[in-house]
Amino acid sequence: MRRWIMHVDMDAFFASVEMRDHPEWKGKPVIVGGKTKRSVVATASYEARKYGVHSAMPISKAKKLCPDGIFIKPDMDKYREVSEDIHKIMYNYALEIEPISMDEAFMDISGMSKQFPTLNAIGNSIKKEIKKKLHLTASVGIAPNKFLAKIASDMNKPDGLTIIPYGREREMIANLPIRALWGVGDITEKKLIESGFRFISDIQKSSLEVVSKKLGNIGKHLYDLANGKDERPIQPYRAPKSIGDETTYAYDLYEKDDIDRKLIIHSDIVAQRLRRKNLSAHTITLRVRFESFRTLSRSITIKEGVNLTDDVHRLAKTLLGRVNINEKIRLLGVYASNLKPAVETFSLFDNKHEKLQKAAKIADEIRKKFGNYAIQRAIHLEEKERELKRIEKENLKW
Ligand code: TTP
Ligand code: MG
Repeated sequence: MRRWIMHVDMDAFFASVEMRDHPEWKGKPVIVGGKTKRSVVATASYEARKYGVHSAMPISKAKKLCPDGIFIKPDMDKYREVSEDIHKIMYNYALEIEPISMDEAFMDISGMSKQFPTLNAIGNSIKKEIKKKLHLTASVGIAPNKFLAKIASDMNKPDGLTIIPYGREREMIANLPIRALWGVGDITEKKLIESGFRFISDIQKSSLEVVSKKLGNIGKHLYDLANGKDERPIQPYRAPKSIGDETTYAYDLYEKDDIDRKLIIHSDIVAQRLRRKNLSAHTITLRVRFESFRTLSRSITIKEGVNLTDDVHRLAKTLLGRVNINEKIRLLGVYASNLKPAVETFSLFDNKHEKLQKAAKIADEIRKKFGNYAIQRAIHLEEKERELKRIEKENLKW
């Protein structure tokens, strides 16, 4: 039996979800990103890309290129939910899936020939199902391996379906720049170009010996990829290794109270996510990046798993106490790892803890029923108001 891998990647994911939910934005340039001076574009609709707007571009530049664009803030909770819906659909096409980000995943579809007469049929079927159930378009690549499937899904974006058949692997990728090879970043790219390798075809025409001599260890890997070979199996989804929340702030933090408020918010978000996945954490990590970009993290491991805001916050605060703060803070993040399935631990002696657990459970239920903003700690609102006031003061408003 031949191995066939399918790669599905949603088109302009965040922007498409927003356009779906705001039909009045259809056909318009929609740009999703942060709203402060330092923010960058997360993604842009294909209409906005015509203006030259792309991911990771500063919002300020995007505004200049596309002044009439619709600029919106990302709603990560919503995208995460849509992502889960996409994964559910994917399981109709493979026993195991390997998500590699919120909007893309690999599937091994080798055993699906009974259900679908052709590769085209399976590709079209998943696209149709995504469109019908979620009103979104996806681009699909089908090929003998993961590397080629990912290349294929990108070949006819948006709404594309591309198949790289056995026998045409080398030919179909020959014209791509070497940057398309997995593992080629800025440094390797420079090295390759200096050695006369600009396109994948340049490596194909060379030999393993020559490529290995020039590039060392990574040579064999790149040579194989360039020749369309990639044996890596699908690595099915496993429970998350860590759950975290971090922010690069629009201004650098220095007031103690301000830092602590941010810490509560990060802890609360992490705790909510832990409970949503029915997990508790045995390790909490605090990450701090200073004005000078000096970055450090501190971790603490505890015997009893935690998933309540107050517990996560208490630990994060302890960790903060271990950091020598002698300059302003640019980024704060709280992470939970060492995750285990949550068990309710009602202690007879700790009445307060039991009450907190009950309160969290009720709040979680309300959020599940009425949406994430139905009930939140007051501090979220207070912080939003403070932020609005700050923006007004700095006249950063749009
Ligand atoms: P991508 O699949 O890279 O991009 P996309 O889906 O927006 O567009 P395409 O049609 O080219 O696939 O990323 C998926 C989502 O991840 C994207 O909608 C927004 C988010 N993202 C960021 O937040 N920052 C980034 O730098 C990139 C590349 C993506
Ligand atoms: Mg995408």
